[in-house]
Amino acid sequence: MLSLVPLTLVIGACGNEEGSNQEEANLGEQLDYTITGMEPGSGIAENSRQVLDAYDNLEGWEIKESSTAGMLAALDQAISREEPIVITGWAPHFVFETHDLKFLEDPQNILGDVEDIHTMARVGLAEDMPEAYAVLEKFSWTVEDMQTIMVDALDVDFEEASQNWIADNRSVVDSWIEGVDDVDGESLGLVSFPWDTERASSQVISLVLEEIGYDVTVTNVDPAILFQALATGEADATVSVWLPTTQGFFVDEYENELDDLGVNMTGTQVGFIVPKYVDIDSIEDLPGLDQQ
Ligand code: PBE
Repeated sequence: MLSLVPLTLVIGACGNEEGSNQEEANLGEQLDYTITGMEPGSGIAENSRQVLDAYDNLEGWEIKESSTAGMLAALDQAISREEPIVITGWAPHFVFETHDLKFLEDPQNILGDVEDIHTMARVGLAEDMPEAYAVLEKFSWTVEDMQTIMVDALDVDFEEASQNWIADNRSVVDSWIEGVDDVDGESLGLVSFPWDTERASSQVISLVLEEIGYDVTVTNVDPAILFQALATGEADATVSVWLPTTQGFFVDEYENELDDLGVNMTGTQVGFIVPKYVDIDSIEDLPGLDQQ
């Protein structure tokens, strides 16, 4: 049984009781007034920079942008030493399975509330590849499904984890391809991101499209490139668009040049994340530099 991330956050005490100012100042120093971030081109990175601008208490704070692997290594190290750390993260993710973590509340809602993942295609795919389009339109699953694959993929590769998931969820997959004609080896180019959430979804939809005869290639790129590739018709489709907030500003750039096939998953979340032992609940509880 998987213990899933509680996506509805409970408003907790805000740490304003007597004596906590000193503790908060110490927390700021321990964190070196730094949020441990990830790839600068991600939606999260862009929105995290806006968080720093929007919250008065974060004036002078920095985001250390690196890679997801670097960020998760820093998380592992902090946890092994029981030190505080704030990372920029998202759910579903296996880290919620391997560590006790919590999202910090974001009262200004800069990082977005509970979100959806959309499937998008290049304009014209519906006419050019109606069979693929029909399957992509029906593709719909849950955060639990994706999390199952991400956790399985800690031990096996994503292809095997996705095959396992498909075998265990045959009737769901059948409902996506039911009534759709087979094709004869047509090439289909999917675009995706180099993050585990998207490794899971792209692998699953590729295997399913291959079942009905497509020759599928998945190319992993940065969000800016992904939307450009779809808008110019270089790529056929993606199942990886986090909306309305995480990648909203990328989509806005290409208003009529993308075909939004709708939501394939609901209930994702992006935010600042801390180990549960870090005694704060909200981004507003991060101490300002002037509290030193
Ligand atoms: N993510 C995972 C990406 C999309 C998928 C939330 C880290 C981002 O653009 O931030």
